[in-house]
Amino acid sequence: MPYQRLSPKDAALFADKHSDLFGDHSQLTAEQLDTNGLNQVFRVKNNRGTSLIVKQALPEHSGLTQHWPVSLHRAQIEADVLKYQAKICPEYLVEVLFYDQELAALLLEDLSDCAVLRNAFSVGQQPQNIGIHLGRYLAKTSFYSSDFVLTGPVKKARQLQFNNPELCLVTEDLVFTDPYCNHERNSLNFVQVPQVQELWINEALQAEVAQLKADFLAKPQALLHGDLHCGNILVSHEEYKVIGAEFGCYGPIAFDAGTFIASLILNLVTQNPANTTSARPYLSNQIDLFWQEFSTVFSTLMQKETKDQSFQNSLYQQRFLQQLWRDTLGYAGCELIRRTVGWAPAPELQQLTNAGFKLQAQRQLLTLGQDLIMQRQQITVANLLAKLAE
Ligand code: SR1
Repeated sequence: MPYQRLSPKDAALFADKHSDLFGDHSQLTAEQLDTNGLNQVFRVKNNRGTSLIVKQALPEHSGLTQHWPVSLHRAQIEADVLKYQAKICPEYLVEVLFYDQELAALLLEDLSDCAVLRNAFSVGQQPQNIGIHLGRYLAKTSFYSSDFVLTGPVKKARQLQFNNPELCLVTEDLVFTDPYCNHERNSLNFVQVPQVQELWINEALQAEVAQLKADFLAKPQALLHGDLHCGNILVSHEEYKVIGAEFGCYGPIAFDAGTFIASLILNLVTQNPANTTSARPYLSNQIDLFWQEFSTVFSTLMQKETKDQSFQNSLYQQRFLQQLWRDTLGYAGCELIRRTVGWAPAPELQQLTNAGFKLQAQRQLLTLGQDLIMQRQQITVANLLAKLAE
């Protein structure tokens, strides 16, 4: 069927046609869930309590497609990334039941018992060990898609499969370019926060960001999720699931690690001061747990599962992990800055209603972002946690 925008009724027919889960003679209903305009999402239910999700990429987006050519191919990338990573650790990925290329539509399991992690944080929930689970997810998905395991030809075939130039360009512009000049897309200007202007004139900072951008462009270490923030993680008492993988691509592993750590920091810095006594230590602890788990699992995998003889060298492996931490700090810094001044500011900041507190948070995020980028060769995990406690 050629591309058409699905109606709720079409979504129900699509789900019924491509899954046996509803059984015969089901009475299906479809409701449209909140949409960000980039995709439309339906929940399709039968009268026996079974439900599935239909997610369709839309050709036009009021903001995004004005600035970047973004085709429907992103739905294929999303389906492929979720399926590829689910082969490695199915417990951490939303299940893709079917993908239709013509309609750019995915049929997904319904995780209605789960909450978006960002929303869980905003109502004061503290999902247990989220850092451990995301550390494990990232260690496994990155290791098993990297040169440690894949042969050269297989890895290059994967790089071609996950070639995602359109969405990568969005990241390149929004994360590494716009915040460091007076770009019309930026959401925060120097009149509101004078510190913003420092980003445009600080040549030393711009040189470090250029290095991080160059690595994002030219270091295809592993298959990345590409947008690993707390809006793309679902949690319940028992489950931790990663969704929303349309920014997936081959790139530096530290980009995903940095994005996740930055997302926890954004939640920490924007916590309602009334909650801070327990929320800040909780979030800080999750960052610690995330890095401990990621580095432990990744090291173990390097030692036990590396196929390539050259990369079995333990000194190389130690250096690899040390470099990963430094780059993680750099990408976390870039993410903090772009989510404060850029075109897609953090919802955690946007929802702050107290203007004075918001300004204080914006300043803190800009200072911290620059520190993480500039001091990433020296900052240890303990230093980072101490900075967050200040
Ligand atoms: C809709 S594109 C703007 C930003 O939102 C996504 O979550 C990506 O991070 C992107 O940079």
